[in-house]
Amino acid sequence: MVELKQLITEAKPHWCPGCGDFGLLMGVRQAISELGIPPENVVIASGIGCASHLPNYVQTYGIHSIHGRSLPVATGVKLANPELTVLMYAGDGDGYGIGMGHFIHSMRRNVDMTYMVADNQIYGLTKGQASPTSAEGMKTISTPHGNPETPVNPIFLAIASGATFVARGFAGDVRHFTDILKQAINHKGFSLIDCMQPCVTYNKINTYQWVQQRAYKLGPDHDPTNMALAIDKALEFPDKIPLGVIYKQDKPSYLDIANYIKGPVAKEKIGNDIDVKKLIDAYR
Ligand SMILES: Cc1ncc(C[n+]2csc(CCOP(=O)(O)OP(=O)(O)O)c2C)c(N)n1
Ligand code: SF4
Repeated sequence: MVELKQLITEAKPHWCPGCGDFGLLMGVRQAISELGIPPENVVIASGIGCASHLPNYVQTYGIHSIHGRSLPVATGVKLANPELTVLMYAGDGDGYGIGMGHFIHSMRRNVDMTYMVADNQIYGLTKGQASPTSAEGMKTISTPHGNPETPVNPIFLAIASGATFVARGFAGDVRHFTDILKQAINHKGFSLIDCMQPCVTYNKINTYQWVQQRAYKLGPDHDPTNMALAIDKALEFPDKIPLGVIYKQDKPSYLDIANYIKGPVAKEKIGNDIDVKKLIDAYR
């Protein structure tokens, strides 16, 4: 058991009071602690945005990378050292907007990593522009006449793209989110958790209350291995918001089939016996 206090950093979160990122941060620390994963074996990668500050607040390894790029960075980490537990944390603009290409390819590739998207349906850090999950018709500073675009349905898209573990959590229910995250980390393959994460400052529509009025927890009667049923659940949003593991399938992960990876490259000894001069001469 890793004590929770071991995972708290000296740096204190500077999110707005009440921001949904606080609840999800608590869940990330709890999951690592309850699973007893040594903090030095965890890497958390993020992109840019309010959410992406999270790696600064968990006492593990972390990479605060560039906008939309947590997935390729994390993939490199996992391939270099498959012994590590690799988590990613990003906002919806980061994950489903600028990082959309990486999102789809990571899912079909099925690298064994866990992706949490803090979905507040707005750009928080840049002060309230419409994001890929903002509702159609929503008025924001970038859509003063109402958002003309159809929002991305990340759960539906993830199932269609080949993700092998697709879930939804809620920052307002930390215990439930922690339990989903523990299952996602234990899942062999790519896991997505779309996290309802209210932005209390710039999104006055999709509030904690808005989520609570629509959310319900999937019970034992839901069969997450049934793709058609999972798609039905995905399409309930936004009228109803099912929380829990929506879809799951067993499939070999990228590392199981990419047999060119013989062991942690990161642990290979780089000896002095490499003759760099020969290589340089070859290009003269
Ligand atoms: C290449 C690039 N384009 C745009 C930006 C500006 N930018 C920074 S964060 C952000 C969006 C943040 O929204 P989201 O990803 O939803 O995260 P949140 O802040 O809501 O947690 C944007 C557009 C940037 N940093 N880099
Ligand atoms: S702007 Fe929104 S997302 Fe960013 S810290 Fe404040 S409440 Fe959270």
